[in-house]
Parts: sequence; structure tokens; C-alpha cells
Amino acid sequence: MTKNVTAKLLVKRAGITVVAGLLIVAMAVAANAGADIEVVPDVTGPAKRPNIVLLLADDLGYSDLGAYGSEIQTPNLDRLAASGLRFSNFHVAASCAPTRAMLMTGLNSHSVGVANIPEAIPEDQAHAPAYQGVMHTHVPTIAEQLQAAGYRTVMTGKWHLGMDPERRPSARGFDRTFMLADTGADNWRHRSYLPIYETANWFEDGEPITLPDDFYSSEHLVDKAIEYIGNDGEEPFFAYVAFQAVHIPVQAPATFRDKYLQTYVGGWHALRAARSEGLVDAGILPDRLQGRPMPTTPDWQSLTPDQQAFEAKGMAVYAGMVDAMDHHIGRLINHIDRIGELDNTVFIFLSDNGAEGSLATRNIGGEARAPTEPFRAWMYTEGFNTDIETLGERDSYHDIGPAWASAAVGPLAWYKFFAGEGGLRVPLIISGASNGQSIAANAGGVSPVLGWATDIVPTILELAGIETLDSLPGKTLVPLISGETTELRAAKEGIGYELGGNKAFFRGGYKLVYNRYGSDNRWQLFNLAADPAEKTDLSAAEPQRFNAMLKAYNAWAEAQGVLPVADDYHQGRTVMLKGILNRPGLLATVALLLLLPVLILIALVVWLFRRRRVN
Ligand SMILES: [Ca+2]
Repeated sequence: MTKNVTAKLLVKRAGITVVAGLLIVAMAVAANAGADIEVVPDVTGPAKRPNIVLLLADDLGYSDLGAYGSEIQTPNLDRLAASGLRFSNFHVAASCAPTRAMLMTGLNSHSVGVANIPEAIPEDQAHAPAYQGVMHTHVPTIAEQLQAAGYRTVMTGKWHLGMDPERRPSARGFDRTFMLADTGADNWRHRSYLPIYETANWFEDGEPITLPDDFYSSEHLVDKAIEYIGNDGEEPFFAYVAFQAVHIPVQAPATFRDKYLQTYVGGWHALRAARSEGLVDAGILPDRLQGRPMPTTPDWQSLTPDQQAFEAKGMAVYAGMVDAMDHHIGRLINHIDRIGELDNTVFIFLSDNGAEGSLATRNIGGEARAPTEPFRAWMYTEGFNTDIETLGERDSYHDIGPAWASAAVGPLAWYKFFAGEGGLRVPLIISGASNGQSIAANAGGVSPVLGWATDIVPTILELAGIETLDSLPGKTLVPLISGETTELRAAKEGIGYELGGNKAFFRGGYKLVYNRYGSDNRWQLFNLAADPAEKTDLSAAEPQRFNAMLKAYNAWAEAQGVLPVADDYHQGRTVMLKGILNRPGLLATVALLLLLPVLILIALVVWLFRRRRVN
């Protein structure tokens, strides 16, 4: 509250200064009327605070943009990168809601109640304040702070921080909202994408709504953002557009997909190698790295030609979904240009976690085995199909699986849900202008500085000219963008992280990491600066550093209220079991279907018995 009041006062003061300055200029002009003296207005400080557009992709991999070495065409984001600054060492949480909570509050996910997505929190953690899965209502959001400072605030897309009325974005500082409350949804229709939800929970301005028939997620979310931003640039605006691209179900219009029909026929090993090279060509990584082979990546050659054709087309859908998102971002940029605000708008683009490796619709070998039959049965009852001809189109359901997900993060290890760099390291582009001046001193440059999700809120506050609370753990990135400095954190300053039992601690160029999978199910130490692919474990070679970082992680975890997970905890299974148990209607239907043959049998026996007695 104090913060909001302070913000209001600062803005009021700024307004008074500008008005007073203009009055003085007007009086000077009047006094000098008729004289040959040219009066130059001396208005110091920004005439108008910049608009801020926060663009969030869902499950987009580290190397999925052209500006990060991808073959996927993303000309609009590449243009933002060329005039702004890219970050090559920026990290977020490995799944949706924890990152979103940090982006909205500037605080660590545990401290705002979002240690994990609500769907994946096991019963033995659910009592703890850090494990509510929905964002605490007493913590101010960036939207509330900007709103208090006179910004018009709009939000479209996936929220996933609480569905109760008081937790919806309409109650958390956004003037206009068009939002999805769930982990994801169909991109083409008003329909859930998992059996854990009865329907997709969409709201406009806090009220439940039904999607229009001509819906495609990236297109519609941008249409709504354009509608809410409107045509007049009276007040500065903050627009948060949280795309469904490229979250499961992977879906794209055929026109976007078909550009890539031949791109992935060489398979995932070839793509991973090409992406690793692309990251070097794009100036993101200094050297070409060979990624660790992932145990969940089967040999491409072990697939049948039919399987290869299906997988290659599926990846074309994924590329088309990224391409379509970029196309619609281009429409948003054009709108802002049309209303004359492009020279006073800052764009921040990032992904909420690394590429998604879950596989629900089929098995492809390797260690990525999944019980696909029950899921497929549910999928068909909902009207989805996996036909190759129409893959990604309306009513199609696709997921790329772990092998393509590994390729999408280039040489990095692991992907979404894991604490490897493939799960945590994402593209971040900050670009644009404030009052006609480009904010980037080194346009097209790349910053290799270690950044963390909580750095975005202080960055936005500084851009908006709002004083930042000392209690925020993150750092503003503005001095890096303006070229004032190339440093962000002191070498001794650490960053702790935990999600579903996967954990990490970053400090001084090193990373301590624990991934709950196979031989990675232990603490390992990597020199992140020299070894971003996390290939050489230094825990035995550098025991002092290892022990010091472990101690620091434990202290951080205790302060954050991190709870251990049970040895048999499995994120995906928890989501499905917990979700289905929360749907009594679905359970009753399943039970009835299972009991139906037994009931028929009993009826038959009774009928036969009676018939015999009658005879
Ligand atoms: Ca996500």
C-alpha cells in the first residue's frame, strides 16, 4: 500500500513539474511576443512515460527464435532484437506458474505461494504457504503499481495464478483482461486440453466467457490486446500478452506449418546440431557446443519411415506455431506504430520456461515411454485426432516430445520441469524507445550476464520511472541496456531455485544442480561460464566450492520454506491423478462405463434365471 501511495505521489510530482514547466514556457513566450528572441522550452525529464509491452511465450526453447539461431522465421522478434538487447544467460523457473508469479510480483515464487503449479502440488505439501499454487493476494503486482502510477493496464492470454474472483488479473491491477486460468487449452476451440479440466476456463474482465468460433489463440490474443490498447495515446499503457504458443497442444494454421514440411525430415539429432551452430552464428554462445546426449532421446534411425514422417510433420507444426506467434506480434507492433506510439514503447519478450518434453499421444521409444492409451481414449471422446494429414489444424492434438524438445534448447541439458539449463535458460529480448530515444546503447548486442526472472519487475519499474522497493530481490536490467554497466550481480551473490524437487543454486559463474532423473539424481557442480551444456561435473574436483554452494542453497531453501518431495513424486502423474480426482463427474462416468458390462451380465443372468423358472 505504502508503495502505491509513493508511486502516486511520484507521478503527481512529475505531472506538476511538467505542467509548471509548460506554464513558465508559455509565460516566457507571451513576455517575448513581438521580440526576435527564440524561446527554447526547457522541459527536463521525460514528457511521457513509455508504454511497456510484456510478451510472454509459453514453453518456447532457448534456440527457437531466428535471433537465437533458429531456422524458424521470426522476422518481427528478430527486428526487435536487432534494435535492442538480447540476453544469452537469462533464467526463469522450469514451469509456467512459478515464472509468471515472479514476473508479476518481482518476488521469488515460493514467497508468493507459487512454489509449483497448483495441479502438481502433492497432498503432503499443500498445507504450506509456499505451496498454494495460486498467488498470494496481499503481494502487490506490477500491474497494480503501474495502474497506481497512471498507466492503463491490459492483459490477454494465460494467467495461471488463480481462478477465484479475487485472484483473477481483473482483481490484480489490470483494467482490461482476456484470460485463461488453466495450464493451457486448445488453440482452436473453447475446449480443455487435459482430462483434469471439464472445460477451458476463459474470462473477460473477470467474467466467464465463451470463445468465438473463429478463434486461433495467437491471433485472438493480439486482437484483444489491440482492442484494449485502443487508438489514443493519452495515458501510457502496460500490455501483458501471454501467448499459448508453443504449449501443448501444438497447433498451427496450415499456411504457417507448411513452410516447414521439409525442414525436419533429417531428424532431431541433425536439428540439435544445427541449433547449436545457429546459437554461435547469432552471437548468443561464443563456441559451438555438443550437447549431452539425453536419455529420453531415441535414435532417429530406430524410427520407421512412417514414424519419421509423422515426427517431422509434428515439428513443422511447432515451427508454424512459433512463426504464427511472431506474425501476430508483428500486427501488434504495427498497431502501436499506427497510433503514433512506437517511438515511446518498450518491448520485453521472453519465454516462461524451456521447451516441453512431455509425450502424451504416442510412444517413440527411448526412455520416453508413457501410458498413452487412457489419454488417447479421452482425447478421442473430446473430438481430437492425430491424423497426419491435418496435424496441428483444428481438432488435431500434438506434442513434440522430449527428443525435439532437446533440439529446441540447442546444446543445453534437459528441458521444461528440469533444473538443467534447457529448462531454465530462455530467450529474453528488450527493445524499443522511450520518448523517441532507443533504450539500447548497443543495438543488436548480446548480454552474457546472469539474469533471473525477478529482474523483470525492477526493470519495468525503472522504465516507468517508479521508485523500486528495496525488498525486491531482483535487479533492474536498464543499466545493462543503456550501456551504463556490463555487470549485474556481485560474484558472491547467489540465486536459489527449486521446483518439484529439481533444484539449483547459481553463484559466481557456477551452478549447483539436482535433477530427479537417472544418473542426474544427485547434486552436481558446473562451471556455467565455461560449460553451459553442463557436461563436466566438478563436484569431486572442487569440493570446497561444492560444499559452500550446497550450504548456501540449504540456507536459501530454509528461508523460502522449500519442502522436500517424496522419493516417488512424479510431476506428470500428480497432475493427472489430482486433476481427475477433482472431477467427480468424470470419475462417475468412468466408473459407470467400467461397471456397464458387469450390470449387463447380471441383467442377463437374472433374465435367463426367470425364463427357466417360467418354463
Ligand atoms: Ca510454460
